[in-house]
Amino acid sequence: MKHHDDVIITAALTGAIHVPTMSPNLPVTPAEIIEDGIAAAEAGASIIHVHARDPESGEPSSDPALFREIASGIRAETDAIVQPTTGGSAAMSVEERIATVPELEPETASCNMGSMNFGMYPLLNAYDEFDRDWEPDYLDDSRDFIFRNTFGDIESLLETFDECGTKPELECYDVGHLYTAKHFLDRGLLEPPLRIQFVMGIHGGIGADPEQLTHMYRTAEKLFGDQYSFSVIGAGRQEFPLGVQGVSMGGHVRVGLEDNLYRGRGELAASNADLVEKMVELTKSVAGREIATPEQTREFLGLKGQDAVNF
Ligand code: KMH
Ligand code: ZN
Repeated sequence: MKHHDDVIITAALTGAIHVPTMSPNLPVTPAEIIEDGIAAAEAGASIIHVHARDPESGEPSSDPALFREIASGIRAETDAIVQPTTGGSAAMSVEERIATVPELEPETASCNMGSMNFGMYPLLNAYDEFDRDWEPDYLDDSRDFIFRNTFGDIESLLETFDECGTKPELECYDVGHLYTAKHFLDRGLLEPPLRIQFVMGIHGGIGADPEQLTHMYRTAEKLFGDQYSFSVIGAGRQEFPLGVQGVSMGGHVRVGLEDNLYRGRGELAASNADLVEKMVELTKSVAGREIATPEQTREFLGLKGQDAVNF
């Protein structure tokens, strides 16, 4: 692993997994997402991972105009690194999902490393009723949802990233995805050092278990040596236990309402900044590490800089 003393915290603001009924604190409108992003950056996040939602319905949206409003709104108030999604949501085509990269030419964006089942339907059981008509169907439809990321899709994604000077963050939901990353590295379609996100606990991917995180880490060490760095996403209630394990292993971490709505058992997080503050405190008190600044993060990841983006 390529090491950095300080921890890079990513804040994932809203995503496309949770629906508004699940938390009144889930940001929906561009203004809410921007406000949460700025507060998360002030709390210590140097990377802000953004999805967009329809301001009226709250449904996940691929509208480039919404992404531009959110990205430029966050950039106007912080030097944090804005990282748009290319994963989007269940209802989007690959073309729709990738549109933000040539539109915004961001410093970094997510890049999902394989096709998989992506089940959100188990969340249905946790809620008696939903405030918005689309919500229960959106979750239930994930029974038959295939999160498409074929080798051909990834090839065209990486070509677009390269054209835009955008560094891909490789979202690996299972060990096989690490081997796919190795394949594209060997073909020269990926530039080392790689930035890898170990995505733990998505229904259809690897479980959010400590030994599985160690397995992902050991496999990455074997495949990439010091030509990579990693960050950890623990879905749901495993966000902080796996986050602490990840930063204790020398890695980095992602927190946020995209991945987890709770600050503690039965305690809804008040905001994304609320989750970042808790992770900052745990990183310092448990792992004894400091928090990386956006500038340190840019240099460590080899990003093109905020002046080279198109928003
Ligand atoms: N939804 C997360 C589990 C993306 O946006 O491209 C991973 C993610 C993927 O954030
Ligand atoms: Zn995402």
